[in-house]
Amino acid sequence: MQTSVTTIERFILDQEDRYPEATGELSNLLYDIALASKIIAAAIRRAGLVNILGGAGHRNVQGEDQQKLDVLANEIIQNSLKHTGRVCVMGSEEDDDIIPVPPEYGVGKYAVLFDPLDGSSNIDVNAAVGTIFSIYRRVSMEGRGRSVDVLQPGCKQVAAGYVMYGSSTMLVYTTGQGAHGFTLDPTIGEFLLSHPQIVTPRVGTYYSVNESNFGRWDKAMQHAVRGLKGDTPDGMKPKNSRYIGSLVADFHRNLIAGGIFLYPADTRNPQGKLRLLYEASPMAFIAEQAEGSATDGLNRILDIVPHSLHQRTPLVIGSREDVGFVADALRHAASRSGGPISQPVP
Ligand code: FBP
Repeated sequence: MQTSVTTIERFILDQEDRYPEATGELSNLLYDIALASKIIAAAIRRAGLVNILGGAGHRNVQGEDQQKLDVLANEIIQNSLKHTGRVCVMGSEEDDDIIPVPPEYGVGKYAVLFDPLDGSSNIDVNAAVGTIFSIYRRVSMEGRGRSVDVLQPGCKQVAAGYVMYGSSTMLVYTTGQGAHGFTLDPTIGEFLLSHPQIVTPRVGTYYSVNESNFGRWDKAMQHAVRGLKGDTPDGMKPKNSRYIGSLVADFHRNLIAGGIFLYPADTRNPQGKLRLLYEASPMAFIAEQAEGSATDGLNRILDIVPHSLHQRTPLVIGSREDVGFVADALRHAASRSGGPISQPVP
């Protein structure tokens, strides 16, 4: 029986100790999110037994059918954050506009964005789903938070992470001091350190993409994906295909085992499908902290300056050399066709 464990609370405090000026507000905010995810995990574990599977009967701002668990997870996170005095404003995939802190509560210095339940199409079939979060220090000086506090480039994040509700429940986060994984021990209800200082392999084993969209990609992207399969003369060593259809689950596999996840732009989603602020940016922060990288195909995701809460972006993320291979393939295609060429990913 293991008698010495590192809880997420202890780990966050140890990290905080490195910053004498730290007030503990960010640490407490990370606890709040860990608590919310425990409540969501408990609901998901019993989903088939209580009436929370299926559609909620209305659509979100993305035009997607909201699932009951989307709505429940959204409420749980907002209720875990709004009264703490640590948050000035929130942004959620499930809410059209920014979410102000109710007037009866004090405001704090952090803006929090989240995808309450990622991989909604997998809920009813009991496949892995997740929660994604991103935290910024506010830029507005005082009072209730505003859009300017959430419309910040990913490189300004002070923390980001995700929770995966899979065979076990895991929380992976970063505050810019590496990426660290915690597993929820259901016997004591605590997140315990299980994956310290995650480093993703430079070259991956897997490629993860919805190939049913292949015909809707441009020629350059088709060539790049063929290259990941080793089907082109300049291709990489052939990779194995894995695609769950939950960004969190596909990203997590590739983070641990090495691989690349792609959701390119296509004729149906010319800006890509995934959202910059509460899907791409937080995952990009983690990927880079684990020595991986993330682009929109060509440009570093963390450098993209957002203009709207729900803006979408193409996403290519994971093992550094795999992401670099795709960027090189797209750049060469662009140079051949005389199209725009952006700077190599650092
Ligand atoms: P939401 O479920 O939060 O809307 O996320 C979008 C998502 O489900 C990602 O998790 C996943 O990577 C992608 O869409 C799957 O899309 P598709 O079904 O087109 O492959």
